[in-house]
Amino acid sequence: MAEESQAPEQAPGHGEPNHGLRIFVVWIILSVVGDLLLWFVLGPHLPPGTMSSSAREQQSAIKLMSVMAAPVLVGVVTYFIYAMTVWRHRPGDDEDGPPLQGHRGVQTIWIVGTTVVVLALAVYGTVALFSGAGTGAGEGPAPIFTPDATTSVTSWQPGQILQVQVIAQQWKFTYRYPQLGGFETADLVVPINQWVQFNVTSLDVIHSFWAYQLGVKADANPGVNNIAYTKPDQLGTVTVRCAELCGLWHGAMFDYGHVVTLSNFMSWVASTKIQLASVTKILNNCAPYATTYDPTIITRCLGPVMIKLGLTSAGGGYYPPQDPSQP
Ligand SMILES: [Cu+2]
Repeated sequence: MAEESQAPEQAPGHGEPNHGLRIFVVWIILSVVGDLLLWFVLGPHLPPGTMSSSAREQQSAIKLMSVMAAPVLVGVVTYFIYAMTVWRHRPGDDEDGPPLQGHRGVQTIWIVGTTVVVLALAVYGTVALFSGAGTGAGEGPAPIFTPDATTSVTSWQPGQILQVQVIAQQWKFTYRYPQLGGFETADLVVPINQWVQFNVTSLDVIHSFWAYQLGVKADANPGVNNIAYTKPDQLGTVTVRCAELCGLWHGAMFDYGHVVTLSNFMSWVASTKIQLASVTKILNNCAPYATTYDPTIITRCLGPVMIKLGLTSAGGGYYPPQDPSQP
């Protein structure tokens, strides 16, 4: 017995299978299969979809990060399972494993691998921010990354950047179209294949404008004009939610926007202009379009406008119809 147990010590590793090679082969096969599945099968369904330029950018970023992360996960799990299976404690074997003192190969692979992953992601992220005009995130009042198109404050025609002001207030988003006569509506409607510039602000507390399928999420802060760009390239419905806990009815602060064809957009604008003509007149007199508004505007001016828009309100604050304690 003593001779048998001494034999492996005299020639360590001799006759042992090449564990490193085994683990590597399993790792590379599982990584390739996992990455192919992630890229081609799961990838096209990853959030937030492909409804706009910014959503597309975000989906490909998530896809790329998943594909880079999967081999790391597979490597850890493969090693873990292999070690538990092959190097597990055997009955009667009370010997300690050999002491380990560094391994230049493993250390080099680890340092080079992690450095390449982190630096590659930093480069990718920077390029994606430039090419995607900020990829739909709020860039503050003076954006660094802007779409390659012109805009005007007083008018809009197809091909120019359409400005949509998002006005957050407890607990509703309203939308003002300064280039199209300055009407304010509770409906978000944008045309397909046109650059949209969201100018996001708030009348009261901190909210966050999250147009999920458009891949747009921008903080809505009082006194701040937070600009976010996107270009919708699919028709459909967009879920808009407030993504910042903003009070009692935060959870009810959602609605649905629409991406429509250019001709439908133009006819929606024409009919909305007529429908809201009297309200727009009050609004433009009392609260002319500005990038931010003084909060006292709610009681002075916007309260009555909101009521005219059919939003039951208390001094400008909007309460959902089901609120039992609605003032
Ligand atoms: Cu909110």
